[in-house]
Amino acid sequence: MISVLAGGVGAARFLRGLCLAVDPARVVAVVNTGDDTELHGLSISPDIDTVIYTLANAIDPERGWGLRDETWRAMASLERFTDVRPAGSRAAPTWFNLGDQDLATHFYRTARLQEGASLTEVTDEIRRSFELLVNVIPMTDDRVRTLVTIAECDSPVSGETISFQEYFVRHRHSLPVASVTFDGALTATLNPRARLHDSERIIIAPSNPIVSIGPLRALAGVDDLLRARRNAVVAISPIVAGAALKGPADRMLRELGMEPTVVGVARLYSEVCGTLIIDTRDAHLASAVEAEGLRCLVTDTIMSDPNVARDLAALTLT
Ligand code: FO1
Repeated sequence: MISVLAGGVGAARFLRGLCLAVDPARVVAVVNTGDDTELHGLSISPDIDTVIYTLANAIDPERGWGLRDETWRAMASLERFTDVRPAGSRAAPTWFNLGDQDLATHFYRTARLQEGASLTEVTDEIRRSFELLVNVIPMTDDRVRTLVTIAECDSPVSGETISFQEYFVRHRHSLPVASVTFDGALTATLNPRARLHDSERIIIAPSNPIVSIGPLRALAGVDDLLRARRNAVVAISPIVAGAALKGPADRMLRELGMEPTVVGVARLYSEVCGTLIIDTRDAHLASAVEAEGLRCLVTDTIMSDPNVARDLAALTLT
């Protein structure tokens, strides 16, 4: 098996390439669930859905999340309640966009969880409904939630601790971050189907090291497992030329006192990972990465089309 530690968009694009390079049935995507949220009484797992929709070629290619050819009539109808909602009520929030077709996934997941199914079982059912062969599993069946503490700033939530989706979507990841924590991680159990102890390769996808890979590494015992398999662990830097390809990873690294470069990524991963793959734009930093104690490979990591992703995936297996 090949285990891939995965966040959302970057991981999904990488997995699409990996499934072109090897038999998808050999791949297990171990997906971050720290981003999960509950809205309208629905259980929403954004990274799991991004991975499944991308692999099924059903993702909206521009947004990178949600389904293509989506309509938004349910969201538009929620606006009706804006003026009548009592102060303090959290009913019918409209800051998190759930498309009409996407809602079906959340209805199904919520109903199955309420029937007592585990998130692993439901995720597998959703995966099968999209006729995918690749194994997609939540990192854990336990509840883990990424919380973001906002630094002092000119915002009503200055100094407050808010959920990841409030930070990311509601405040458009524009507020300065003082710290990130993973509520529930210490007592959560890594999904046993992750196969970290015996998979032939463990790949850390090009996902945000703090809020996508961070929750996985925070689960009890995961860093120990990775450390023990360090030579089999390969990471792809999500930072290229000092910037994140998508999302706030570069700003977040800086705000948390880390270097927003491939060298900063190397420092974060060096304990648990033997090889770091960096983009050709960062080739001049390869020796600085190696000085952190990792083997460094240089290639095109910007997955503008599936063939680039396939070649990148093939390199992770060498
Ligand atoms: N991202 C946004 O920027 N705005 C949204 O309204 C939004 C809704 C949404 C609904 C379902 C889903 O599965 C993902 C959604 N995302 C949205 C993406 C998601 O919140 C983030 O990209 C990830 O959590 C970060 O990996």
